[in-house]
Formats: sequence, C-alpha cells, structure tokens
Amino acid sequence: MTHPAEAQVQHPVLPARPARPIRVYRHGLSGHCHRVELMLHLLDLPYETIDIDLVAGEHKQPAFLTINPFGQLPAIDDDGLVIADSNAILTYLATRYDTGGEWLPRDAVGAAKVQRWLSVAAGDLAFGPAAARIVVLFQRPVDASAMIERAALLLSRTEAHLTAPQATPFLAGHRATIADIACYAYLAHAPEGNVSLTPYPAVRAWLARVAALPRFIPMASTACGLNAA
Ligand SMILES: N[C@@H](CCC(=O)N[C@@H](CS)C(=O)NCC(=O)O)C(=O)O
Repeated sequence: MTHPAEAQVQHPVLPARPARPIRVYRHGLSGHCHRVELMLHLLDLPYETIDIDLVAGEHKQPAFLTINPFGQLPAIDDDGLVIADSNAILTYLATRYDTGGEWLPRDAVGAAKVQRWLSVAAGDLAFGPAAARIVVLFQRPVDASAMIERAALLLSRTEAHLTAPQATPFLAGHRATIADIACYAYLAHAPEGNVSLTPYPAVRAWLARVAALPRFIPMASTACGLNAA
C-alpha cells in the first residue's frame, strides 16, 4: 500500500510538519545517526530517539531487521513511513519538510552538486575516517593504516575543493545543504580515529561554518585516538 507521503506529487497539500514526533533509531556515537538528528534539529522538526545497542548486536535482531533488513542504523519512522539509510533520510527530510528547497536544491545542477557529496559520504568518508574511528572506538583488532590513508586523501581533496578558484563556503554552494550535513560528523571527529585535521585549514574553517549554523547540535566527542590525553 502506498503511504500518503509517497504520493506527495499527487497530494501537494500535505502539511510541512510531521503529524507526530519522528522516531529515530540511533546510536549516540554514530556519525550516520548524528547527520539525521542534526538535520531534524536544523529543520526544527519534532523527533524522539530509540537507542539501539550496536555493541550487543541489537541491530541484527529480528525486531530491528523488520525496520531495516540491512541491519544498520539509522532508520526513521515518520507516522508509519519507515526509511533507512542516512542519506536517503536526509533526502526525504529535505524534500518533504524543507519546502523552500534550501537544503536540497530542486534544480538539476544544484541537486547534482549535493549528490556528489552524498556519494562521497557513502564512499570515501564511510570507508576512510568513519572506519578508522570505529577501529579505535570499539578496539577492533585490525590494521587501520589503509583507512587512515584513505581519510587523508579525502581530506586533501576536500581541502582542494574548498580552496579552488570557484570555491564556495559550503560543499555544494553558497548555502549549507544536506551535503554538508552528511559529511560533517565523520570529518569533525576524524582525530578520534587517528586522522589529524591540522594540515587542512580550509576543512577546519568549513567545519566551523557548519557548527555555527543556527540550531546546530554536535555529536558527542570521545577521548580516543588523537584526542586521548
Ligand atoms: N549506508 C548506511 C550505512 C550506515 C552504517 O554503516 N551504520 C552503522 C552504524 S554507524 C551500522 O549500523 N553498522 C552495523 C553494520 O553495518 O552491520 C547509512 O548511510 O545509513
């Protein structure tokens, strides 16, 4: 059966506020989850969180697999409409609730520029700085050097993007978009995975611009990696 929100094109008069708080299945140290909570906060949407214990493997139990068969956080439930995958959720929230199209431009070029960074977030970001941080945070017995190398390459490419002659203050333009929200947490917290941000001043300035957005909320920091005393 089609959920009402899926029929948005036929019914453009859907209210731009959720009928009830959006349920967010999350873990407090997950950057994938943080990007969803950050977006909800930036859009000033009501939400409630349901903590899923990643360490105990709750995300692989039947109860959670009915919510996301991929067994991954985050997922949301918006009045019965369940959506998994952080970038899919960002796209949904921006399309459904940001009727002005500021967070996800509706024009072809603007949308493509955002998608370019959502792909980075699902690729090099996830397998670089995010993966290196997981190794430290959860004390995984694996060699993180390839992840750290990948993170450094991503950071130098992002630095080049932000300092190019046509550079804009945010990743996909002059205003913050879901591209910035998707990339923020794992770059800001890269030091926790032994990835230094010191050589990347433009990246640090961009992180500061994101953190200065009205209604910004941070992800909890840990004293891990380069942050260890
Ligand atoms: N593509 C997914 C990846 C999410 C993801 O990797 N989530 C982690 C928590 S940060 C997870 O659930 N890992 C458990 C697993 O992959 O088995 C998304 O963007 O939501």
